[in-house]
Amino acid sequence: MIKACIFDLDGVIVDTAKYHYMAWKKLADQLNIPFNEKDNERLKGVSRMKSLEIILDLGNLNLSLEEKEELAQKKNNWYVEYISKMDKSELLPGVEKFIKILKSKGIKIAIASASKNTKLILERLNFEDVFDAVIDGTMISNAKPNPEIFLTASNYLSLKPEECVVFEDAVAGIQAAKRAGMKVIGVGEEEVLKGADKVIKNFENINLTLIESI
Ligand code: B16
Ligand code: MG
Repeated sequence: MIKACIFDLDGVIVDTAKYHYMAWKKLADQLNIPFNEKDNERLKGVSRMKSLEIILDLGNLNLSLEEKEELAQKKNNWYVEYISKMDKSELLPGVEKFIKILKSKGIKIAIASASKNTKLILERLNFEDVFDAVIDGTMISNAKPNPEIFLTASNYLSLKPEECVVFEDAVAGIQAAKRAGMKVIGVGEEEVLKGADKVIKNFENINLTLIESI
């Protein structure tokens, strides 16, 4: 029986993926590295530093750790500038209603996001006190596809992995959830989100029967 739904944040609750892309694109342009939306798909769900390394690889650029940290900081400053203007209107379709349904049924809800900006995003959405657990990139040592973030969430909720369903928009996140021994529903395109138990476009037509059936 499903006792908790664990949500990824970027690309599942809110479309911050477009702001990550805008900030990375700005950096790639400055470095003269060709970078497009298809390349950006590989950055979803992975850590900030790993994302930068993927971009530097595209440009065959080898930099020192110090230089990389400087660039990652530069990207994050732009990203924070974008998300600071965000509000509730940017929640993805059906999210708020679905959360209400889960709460009314006594199903626990958690966030498991690689983002170190999770707190700021939840504040912008007025979602600070909505979740039973919020596990973010500042609290874990191993990034997705490592299962640590999801296992930390189920531990925090005192639940077994098989009692949790994960909602993810990234391949790395789907792999992490599977490795944690959880069911996973992909949010996005079926062709991209291979390995998920089910894929939905968004939360508009989701119901509890669908979750129990996977
Ligand atoms: P930050 P999620 C992930 O969040 C994003 O998908 C990924 O693109 C980003 O690089 C990562 O967070 C780190 O984010 O730079 O804000 O710490 O999808 O796990 O909610
Ligand atoms: Mg995501």
